[in-house]
Amino acid sequence: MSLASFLAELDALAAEAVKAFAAAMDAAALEAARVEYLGAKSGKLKDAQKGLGTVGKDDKPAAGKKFNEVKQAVEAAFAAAQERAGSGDAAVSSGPPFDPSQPGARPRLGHLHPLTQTIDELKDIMGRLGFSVAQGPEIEDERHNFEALNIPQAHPARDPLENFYLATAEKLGAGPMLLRSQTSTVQIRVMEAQRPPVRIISLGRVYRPDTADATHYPMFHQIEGLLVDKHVTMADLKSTLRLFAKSYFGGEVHIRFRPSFFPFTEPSVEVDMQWHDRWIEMGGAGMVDPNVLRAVGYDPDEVSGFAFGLGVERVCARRHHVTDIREFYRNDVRFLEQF
Ligand code: FA5
Repeated sequence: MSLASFLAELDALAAEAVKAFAAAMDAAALEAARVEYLGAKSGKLKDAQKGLGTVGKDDKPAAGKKFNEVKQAVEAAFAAAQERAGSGDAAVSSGPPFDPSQPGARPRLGHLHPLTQTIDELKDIMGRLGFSVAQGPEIEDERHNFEALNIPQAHPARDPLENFYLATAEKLGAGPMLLRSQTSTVQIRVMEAQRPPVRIISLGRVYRPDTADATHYPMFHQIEGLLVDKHVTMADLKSTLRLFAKSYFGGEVHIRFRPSFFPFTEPSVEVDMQWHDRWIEMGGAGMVDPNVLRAVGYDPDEVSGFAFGLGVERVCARRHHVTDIREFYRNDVRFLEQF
């Protein structure tokens, strides 16, 4: 055989093999193509190798070199096709061929957690009532979590068993620090930083060593509200909470105050809301205690204020008829995707 026709035969064979590998629709077809072209006994490449013996002596080195190049190229084409098969890609994967005229597969979109949605909505509602959002740290000192809130050293609320004190802070000699047990800490931080009038809300996580049950979780969220100005009264507190509840729940909502006690408000109340014929306790509230105003350098003869703190999980659970707030933390998508 002449060198020219040997080389032409090899080129044609290479092109044919590459085409066959690319067209193989599944692993079985690819294997059949491999045997046809690269098979050790009767593969087409093996047959072509026999032609080497028929070219002229002087042409042998060139023919041999070409044969090796073609063999490598065919092997590389097979390896590439095999890799595509492994990744389930394109032609070699089983299943129908790609049809660009079909509608695409819709990607699964996540959404915000129901509590995050609630927090955003509460910020919107209170924003419309003129309250801006303030933030405070989740790791607090005793001044902001207790002292300035009129909770003295011996008060049971400061018991280490009722709080998450941080052992590291003690070791560093930084003074006792704890995970804040209420967002009322932010009242103090805001009043320390600005003069009255104050009209803020603060939403965030708080921590208590409570046993988890249908209405308790050791980490939960509160919405704190604080308004300090001249001539603020309990009537302002009640109408603000009613407007808030009406906007969030919609429809007929009633607010009920029950006498209560918080060291940082006087008088203090528990806030209940009635919606769809059921009363539920939402949080605490009251008129800012003069001692708190004094602790931040405000004059209680000049200004007065109201404050409230509500549980976000409870508010959200009530509106969506969730009977156990632990659901919010189980991260079961079947629950979460309903919001
Ligand atoms: C307070 O935390 C006060 N700081 C509220 C306050 C603010 C009073 C401003 C006066 C002025 P209390 O401990 O009652 O109060 O908690 C408020 C609300 O948080 C509760 O009514 C409840 O809705 C929610 N809550 C309390 N503990 C948990 C818990 N473990 N899990 C979920 N929600 C809780």
